[in-house]
Amino acid sequence: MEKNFKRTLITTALPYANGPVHIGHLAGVYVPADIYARYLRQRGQDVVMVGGSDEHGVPITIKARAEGVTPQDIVDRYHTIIKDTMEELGISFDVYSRTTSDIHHRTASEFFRRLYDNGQFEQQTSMQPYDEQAGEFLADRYVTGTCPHCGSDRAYGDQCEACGTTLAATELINPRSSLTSAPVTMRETTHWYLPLNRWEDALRKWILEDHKEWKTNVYGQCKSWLDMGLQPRAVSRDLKWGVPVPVEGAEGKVLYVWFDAPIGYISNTKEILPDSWQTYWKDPETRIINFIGKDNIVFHCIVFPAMLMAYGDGFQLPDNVPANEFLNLEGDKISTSRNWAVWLHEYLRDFPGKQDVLRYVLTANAPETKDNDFTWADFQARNNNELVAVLGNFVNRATVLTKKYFDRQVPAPAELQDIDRQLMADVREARTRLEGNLDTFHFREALKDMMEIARLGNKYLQETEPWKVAKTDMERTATILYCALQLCADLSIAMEPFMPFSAARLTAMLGIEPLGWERLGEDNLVPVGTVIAEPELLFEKIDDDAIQAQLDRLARIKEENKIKNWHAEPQAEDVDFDTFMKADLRIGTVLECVKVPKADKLLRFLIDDGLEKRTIVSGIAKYYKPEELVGKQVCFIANLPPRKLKGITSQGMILSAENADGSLVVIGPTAPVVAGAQVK
Ligand code: B3M
Ligand code: ZN
Repeated sequence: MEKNFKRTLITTALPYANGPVHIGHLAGVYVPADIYARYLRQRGQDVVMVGGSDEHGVPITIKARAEGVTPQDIVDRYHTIIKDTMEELGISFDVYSRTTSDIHHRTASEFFRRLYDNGQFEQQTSMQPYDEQAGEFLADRYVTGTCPHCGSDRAYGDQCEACGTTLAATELINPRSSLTSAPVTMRETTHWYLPLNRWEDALRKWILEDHKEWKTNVYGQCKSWLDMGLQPRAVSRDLKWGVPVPVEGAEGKVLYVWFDAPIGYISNTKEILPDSWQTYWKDPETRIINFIGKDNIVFHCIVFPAMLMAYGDGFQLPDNVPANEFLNLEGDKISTSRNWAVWLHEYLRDFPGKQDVLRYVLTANAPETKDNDFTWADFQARNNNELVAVLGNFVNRATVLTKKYFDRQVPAPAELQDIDRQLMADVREARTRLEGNLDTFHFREALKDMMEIARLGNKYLQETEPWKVAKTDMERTATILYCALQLCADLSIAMEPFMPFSAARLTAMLGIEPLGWERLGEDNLVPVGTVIAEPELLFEKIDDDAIQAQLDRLARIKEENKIKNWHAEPQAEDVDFDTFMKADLRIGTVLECVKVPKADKLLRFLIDDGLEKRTIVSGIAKYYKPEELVGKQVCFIANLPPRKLKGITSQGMILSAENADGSLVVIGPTAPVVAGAQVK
């Protein structure tokens, strides 16, 4: 719903301070948010952009334990790296804080307490894995043991990565703690749950009716969550690291990291605006925009809004959540644990002064509507063929010619001709498109509109040929270069949200102060008589060696990962032939394949096994659309005892191969065979 607003609060997902940030973070969240914030500021609007590090959660404690340091040491280290990186990349936060700050602990604690006092929680008791030796409860992920389904002895308490089955820690055979390797016992524990179901109707109306304009990927995800029905969600954990649960008798319990993290947006606003923060959260004339990646949609569109509604007191819900999809790297999913990423602090080291090139490429290739791929070849091509050859080239020609013919002084134009007037009309049209796209978060398209201005400039010079005209008509040359320089100034305005460093260099080169957005397309931006600076290149070619060095690094990582992968699963013990032959492996034809409701990893298959139709449940939903598999032939184990998964009896197991990143590919014959064919 469009509304009248006086100010905008921009929030950006808080990166976990358990590692540095990579291009995926930048492309998905920080560059788009920054483009938007800079654009609104240029338009003279009241904008506050908040960010900070997410410093709680189990992974930080695990990393600390592994390194023999405290969780605080870990977050101090990465918070500093992340904050510096963001600053160097020109991400213009008004505040970049952290969730270990006092103000955040106080704010989150008070938030919980108010919900607690107002009866907004339900208390539930459950059995949780416990490490007697460490004297601690264990998150499911930190319990390992034997998978009851496939027998892999490296299954985690939430999932077996060998067969893909979703598990509960209670199902593992021989569960052990990954903290101490001690056997795991089960203990009773009590937690507070936010009954999301109480807010289901309100959320339904707010999203599905009032926010039909949201991006389809966001709207669609919300709809499927709502359609599945909402359940109470635990908002506390048995852990020492975090914001303590502010309730008597809750010693040893902290707020679940996803409960406290979004409250960080509020704490950070408080930190920067101690007196007026409430205006940015409670005034209906404030517009709140959450920039996030797709894996955070449910927390921002369902859970946090439910928290805010439960809190009441005038808190406003976000007006838009323009979540992006994921960015891949050279065709593979970015993965921190496999070091498959372009780390931003390393980019800044390897490509000093080229912040804008990365900002440009990540915007041109932003995963706005689907996952996208970053490749170094594309990075080089966009720099050399677009930034250097189009934008840089135009600015260079305009300024060098001004130096050559007018000794760097902006010449007075004579009477304008049609082509000059057309140029100005074209720029104004580009501005209208640019604004339309920026206003609706279509930043890729907006970037093209900006580049269109540079293209117009090149076309104009190509057609007017001031270098030829100068031989006979200095008055006309003056007019052409005057117009070209005005176009450079237009560009400096239009570039600023995307490439702030280059925009600043360009205005300095033109000898002018940065101009507001409203001046874009106007006359006389660089006044007659202004002395421009010595022309210099705005962008430089990136040579093959620099690109090759990056590709070599990735090739090395790939090699290391292959070795690690084989070593992680050393060849299993020998199995005698007769035992092996007991496994009845068959080929079946997939008749039906559907998602299992409320189980995001499971697909239910109906297989023609040559004799009858059998049902098999398989944990591969993340890697296939069900309809892709209908009609395909798959290999399955026919003689495993039937097993119940989410209430469905699975009669066998479909075989798949596991990639290094844990993704699974179903195994089938290379040519069609008769259903029920034995595999030997
Ligand atoms: N730290 C998750 C992430 O980085 C989380 C975002 C919090 S936003 C309140 O994907
Ligand atoms: Zn398994």
